[in-house]
Amino acid sequence: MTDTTTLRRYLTKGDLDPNLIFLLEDIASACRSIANLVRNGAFEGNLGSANAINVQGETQKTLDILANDEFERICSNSPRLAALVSEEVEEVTWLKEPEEGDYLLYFDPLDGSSNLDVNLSVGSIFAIMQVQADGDRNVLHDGQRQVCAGYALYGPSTILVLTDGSEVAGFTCHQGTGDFRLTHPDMKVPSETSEFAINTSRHRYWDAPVRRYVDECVAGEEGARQRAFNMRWTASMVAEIHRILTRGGVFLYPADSNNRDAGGKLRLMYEANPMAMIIERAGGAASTGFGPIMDIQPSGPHQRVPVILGSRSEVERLVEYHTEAD
Ligand code: AHM
Ligand code: MG
Repeated sequence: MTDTTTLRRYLTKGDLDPNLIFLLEDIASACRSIANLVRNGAFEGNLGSANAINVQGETQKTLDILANDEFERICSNSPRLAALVSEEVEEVTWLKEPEEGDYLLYFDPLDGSSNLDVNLSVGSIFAIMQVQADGDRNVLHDGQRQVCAGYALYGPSTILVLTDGSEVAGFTCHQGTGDFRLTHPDMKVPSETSEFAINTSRHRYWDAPVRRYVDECVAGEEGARQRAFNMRWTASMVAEIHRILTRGGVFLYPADSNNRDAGGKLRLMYEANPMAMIIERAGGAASTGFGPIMDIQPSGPHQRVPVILGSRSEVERLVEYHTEAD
């Protein structure tokens, strides 16, 4: 890999608003810092649960909270960032009096944190929208209003993937210099796939369309699809989406009889929407099973939704199964 395009060079080569560039650079810094916190978690006693007392009698903070603090500390420097909506914070955090065109940042500071104790991949997810009018404190906009979305994957290497609505680009954090360099330009989801991702331990709770789809995949050559499917489940949505962007696949976290009252498991504004934007800009599709994720008008900042996203042909098939069963 000889391309040494840095994140800054990439962001400044188009006509992005400089204030959006500042914010994206701050997000990249927060992710770099969180990657270090994750890697050093065991030394700092941060892999345990919040407010546990370590052997020195010191209070520990979980990485979820530390990661949230890093986003908040670093991104608050962005001059046109008006508000933060974080998975870790119940209320919206206002940083300034909102003016038209100011930015709103929605984020899950550390997604998949059940993977921390076992040293597997975790990530951060973010979406950016804009204030519609001076003084407007509404943060509940549909996903079509996202001006930018991205994630950082803390795996064997730290990779930042983002889209401003045009292409999807991936940047790997160089271990020596700490800068993010373009390593995955113009990422595309392959349209055909034979790999699915779902927590199959919930099989007994699934609705008929999801059951039908997965049962057909598992039936392999003998079943209706007449071909073999592979299954992966990392319990880290970021890792899952990165795999799908790299080699195709479909990811499902549906609403089922065990989570229906909550609306599903994953959160619309800082998990489903940004991943939907990334996947769609990369040529894939994102649906609840009944309609596009990004068309949902949110009812609250922490709303949960059913999520089906990935290779277009598989998502379309799942939508078809839902429509037929309706
Ligand atoms: P979190 O935000 O509490 O980490 O939960 C979100 C995660 C996703 O990353 C992942 O897809 C899913 O929850 C895993 O759920 P499960 O525990 O059912 O495997
Ligand atoms: Mg999460």
